Amino acid sequence: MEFKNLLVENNDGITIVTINRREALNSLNSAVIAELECALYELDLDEAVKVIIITGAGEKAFVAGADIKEMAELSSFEAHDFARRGQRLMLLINRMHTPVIAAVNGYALGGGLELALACDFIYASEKAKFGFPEVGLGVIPGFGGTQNLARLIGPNRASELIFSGRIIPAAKAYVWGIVNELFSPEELLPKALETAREIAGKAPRGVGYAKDAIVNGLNMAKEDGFRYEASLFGVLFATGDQREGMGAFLEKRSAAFKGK
Ligand code: DAK
Repeated sequence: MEFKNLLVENNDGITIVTINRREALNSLNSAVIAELECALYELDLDEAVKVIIITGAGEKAFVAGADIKEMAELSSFEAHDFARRGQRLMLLINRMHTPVIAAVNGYALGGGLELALACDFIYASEKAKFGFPEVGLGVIPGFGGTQNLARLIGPNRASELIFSGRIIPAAKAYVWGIVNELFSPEELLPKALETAREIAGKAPRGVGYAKDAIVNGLNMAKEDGFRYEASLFGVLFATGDQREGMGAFLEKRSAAFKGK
């Protein structure tokens, strides 16, 4: 599929998806959301793609939220469709077996922060800024932000950020645990790629099932999560990659995983 608002670049099993709508600070209109959904759906089906990195074009913004100009004009039915499509995108990222890293290069506001939070983890530039301005617009985060942020950093800090609409610097987002690591703007993508390559060298089904266990386990009672983890653990013993991984260790050589 041809994309008008995305750049999709594949290199050695790692795909960088860049949201490229600089004139509106990469904000999410319905076209961007539809393109992201199509791109990610296709990439997750492609066994050659081991890790996906999502970033924003330019140095100013990752994604400055949902597109306010488009949203302001929506009828109630259109707003409902918009919300459903946005939520479907966030859930797709959770359901995909391919790991997705957010490389936040600038403003991650509103729907942009929700997109980053839907990813498996966030790396950010030291110049990035984070916030949920929604209550200042008369709404609340609607693409899973209240749920994902409170689960990630706890309800108290999430409440402070969401109720105040305040925009916080990257250093604070790091201290609060929103961001795994901070880098200079130049280092951000190379470092995300470095981690992506490390992940891509592991057994793909192992990584995919670990993501499944983490994401789905969060919605379960602990004992159910343990049971779910044990089931996935058992299933992996039906793969050649389990034999390859353990065999390679015992034979003191590096493993060559096939994803099967
Ligand atoms: N939407 C549309 N255009 C945007 C935009 C946005 N979110 N953010 C920036 N732009 C546009 C600006 O309008 C401007 O365009 P022109 O005026 O040049 O045509 C251009 O990008 C450059 O922006 P600025 O001139 O404002 O740049 P500054 O450096 O002065 O300021 C800023 C940067 C990021 C602080 C500022 O642009 C800003 O405050 N932007 C809005 C941030 C914001 O409030 N974002 C949250 C949007 S609310 C829902 C689910 C989810 C959501 C909604 C509904 N449902 C379940 C229904 C999500 C809501 C949100 O994300």
